[in-house]
Amino acid sequence: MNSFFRCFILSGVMMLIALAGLCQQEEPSTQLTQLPKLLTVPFVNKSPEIDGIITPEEWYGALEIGAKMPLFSMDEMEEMAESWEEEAPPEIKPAEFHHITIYMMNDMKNLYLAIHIIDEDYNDLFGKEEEEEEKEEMEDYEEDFDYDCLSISFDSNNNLKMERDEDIKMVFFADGEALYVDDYYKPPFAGSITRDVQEDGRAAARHSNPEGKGDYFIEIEIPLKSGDKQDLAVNPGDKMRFNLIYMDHCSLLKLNTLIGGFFGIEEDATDMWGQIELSGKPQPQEK
Ligand SMILES: [Ca+2]
Ligand SMILES: [Ca+2]
Ligand SMILES: [Ca+2]
Ligand SMILES: [Ca+2]
Repeated sequence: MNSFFRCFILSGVMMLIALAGLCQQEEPSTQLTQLPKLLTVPFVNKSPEIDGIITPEEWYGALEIGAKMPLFSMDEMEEMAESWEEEAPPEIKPAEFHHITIYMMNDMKNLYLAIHIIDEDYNDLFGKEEEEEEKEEMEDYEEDFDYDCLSISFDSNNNLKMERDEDIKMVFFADGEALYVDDYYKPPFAGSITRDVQEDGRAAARHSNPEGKGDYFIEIEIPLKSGDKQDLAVNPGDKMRFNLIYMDHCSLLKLNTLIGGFFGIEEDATDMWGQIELSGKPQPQEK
């Protein structure tokens, strides 16, 4: 995929996230309130295989959090924002819920995440082959997409602000695999991100039923200190804030999109986010 295409997609995604932030300025109702705000990530001596297959053996000892994540309609939020005249922000009801489980652990070099999303339909960045052929035949076909993606953002110096160069990792789902993009936060616009010059980290993913509903399995390796100023620069033992946002049916033209986050859906409201504490030494629990 060329960089223009990537930027085009990313700017579209971040436009959607910025729009979500606009609607949610004073309303924390998109939070998963049952989650603990401080997540202590265990230290492990062996790294998982990043292949999109989450096995109990490789994730043994990881922090495991399961939650029912509400997904909100971007269409509905946009309509509400337009008609919002009262002082109190409108209450937005979730369009869907999806059970999501996240596993986290770290060693001296990396933070590892595994994410399992249950009963979710698969939408591919490149679409289905037959659909693409049909689109090519239409002369006035306007380029649009219908895909799923997730972002993981870090307030890595833990100062309650997203600042230029702070780390954002994104995973898109394309051709049945993970398309991983290493990004950084770039003000002045809320939710505006740009791709790193140097790509660090990696991800793998699979969906149990790419023809319809099924489960997503995603594994991500994030370097604690890549040496790139547009990435994390933390050590085992440090704390940082983070959020995970999932978007279903990303669509640039139709806004036919659902969005949900572990700690709300704003890309830069880091005071609402959760905090990760990376364990600094191994625990005597290896199998
Ligand atoms: Ca694996
Ligand atoms: Ca910061
Ligand atoms: Ca980087
Ligand atoms: Ca980065």
